Amino acid sequence: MSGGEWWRHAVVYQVYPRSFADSDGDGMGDIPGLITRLDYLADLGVDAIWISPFYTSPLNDGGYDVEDYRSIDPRLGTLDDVDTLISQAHERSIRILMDIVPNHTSSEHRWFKEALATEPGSPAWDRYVVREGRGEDRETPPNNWRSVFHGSGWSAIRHADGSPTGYWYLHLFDPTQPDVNWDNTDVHQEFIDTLRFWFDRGIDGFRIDVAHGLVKEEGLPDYDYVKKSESGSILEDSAHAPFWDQDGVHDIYREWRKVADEYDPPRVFCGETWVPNAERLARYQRPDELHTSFNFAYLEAGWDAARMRTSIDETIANHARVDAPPTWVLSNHDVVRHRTRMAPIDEDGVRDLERGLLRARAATLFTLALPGSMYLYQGEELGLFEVVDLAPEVRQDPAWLRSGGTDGTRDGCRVPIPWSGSSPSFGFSSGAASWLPQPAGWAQLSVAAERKVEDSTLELYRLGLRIRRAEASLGEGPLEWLCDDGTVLAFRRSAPDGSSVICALNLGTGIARLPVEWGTDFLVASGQDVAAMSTDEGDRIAIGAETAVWLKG
Ligand code: TEU
Repeated sequence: MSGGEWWRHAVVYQVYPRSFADSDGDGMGDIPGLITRLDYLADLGVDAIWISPFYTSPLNDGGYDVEDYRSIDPRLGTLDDVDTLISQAHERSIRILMDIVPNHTSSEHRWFKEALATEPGSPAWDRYVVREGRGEDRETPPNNWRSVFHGSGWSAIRHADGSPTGYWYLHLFDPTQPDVNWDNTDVHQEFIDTLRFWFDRGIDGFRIDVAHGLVKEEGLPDYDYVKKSESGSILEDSAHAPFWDQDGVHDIYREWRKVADEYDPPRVFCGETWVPNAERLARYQRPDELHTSFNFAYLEAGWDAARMRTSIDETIANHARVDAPPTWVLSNHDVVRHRTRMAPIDEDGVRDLERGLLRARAATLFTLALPGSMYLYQGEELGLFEVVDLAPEVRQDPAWLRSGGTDGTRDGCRVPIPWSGSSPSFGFSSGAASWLPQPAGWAQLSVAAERKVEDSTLELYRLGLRIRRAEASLGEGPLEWLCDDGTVLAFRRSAPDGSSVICALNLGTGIARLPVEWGTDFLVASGQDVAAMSTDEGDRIAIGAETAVWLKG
């Protein structure tokens, strides 16, 4: 594999392992299934894969509730399978990022079980965030923090006979995901040992779950939830909350970076950082901390020229200050798929998924031309839409379960992906049913239905990735804006060898005629409505509504 700082310009493909490929017919994807599909990923042209957790887990939160950080959930495979995965991926020049969950363990973790067998105040309980309750009988939680998945962020610790101890443990997520105490030295050591365990097996790095959440403000003060942004944006919320983005969290990543740097080649980190702005984000990527971090502000910018432009500028400027590459992401396993998110809604409240696809393809091509690295989420290369009509009885998102079905959109992007055939499970599983049911309409969106089909979304991704690799100006490097008129966003990327690529995105609903100076040397477009035209001033490219194009500059 070619070395260097590959993460500065990588295209990383996120695998949600339970929903990728099932080898044993139980309806749940697994590691051997993923191994059989590595050729597909190599053919797609990705540089690395990030795999959501596959550790032993009760699966109350899709594996983000880890029972044992050094064993594989038997439903997903074995340690031998992971060793095979690493070597087979590396043979294909695909790097592997695993997912580490350091904010909380599962309540099935040996630590939590040890704690439950003792009384609060014990060394075992000190590995978790435990406080005395409020009120005379200490029957009120220690503060007003809520769980991200609804309800109180605290659960009572009980004696063996079920009576309350007056102490409570914190869980920013599900009650079965107790937050660990990062003031405890066992916690530091355990995670360092875990990093080494996997680095020694040859993985290339980790995505860090809730990387902004590990440290809580001293004294655990109440949070003024009224301050919370009315926009509903998680990012805005994180500007104030005493449990997100605390300065102390950076010490942990300095400690981890030293471990990653001991290896040859050095291992890398990507933080899952829901922080309020690009300045706060860049702090995570100071030279002795994480290599990269997710840039969710861009994801939240949606299909909006002004917001996209602002987010891009702020991201690039702030990352430059810490000499770190930006990352870009449009979809993942926690958000509504971008085809659906970007689809316009008509007067009857119905989303136009055809235009959603047009926009999603354009947004992807545009984003792939930005400087830095890009994260793709499995199935977006097929143009999958969000499955919005899952029956309540099949849903598993803890946010859905804890909110009484009023929140919890996350199952809809986790439906297993279609590989081939005309009926579910579309080649996903050798058994008939997948753990979340797939819509019948996915027959047209399967890998087999799109592979080698001109203009399919899969072929667009393949072509985009191939050109991105071949063009010296794409990936890391400078960006120069050429146009921002509210409808068309366009920039030029230039390489030291003098070559350049122009990327133009037409967010409007009419045709955009690009300036003559940009030429007609067409590389790829996200839609079919692209034509060279002769005008009095010279030849130029015209692109249809909601379409992006790359031109050789
Ligand atoms: O996500 C963190 C998460 O839930 C954020 O969306 C959260 O709202 C944010 O931290 C608030 O600022 C990760 C995983 O991606 C997700 O699947 C897990 O459920 C979660 O952590 C808990 O491990």
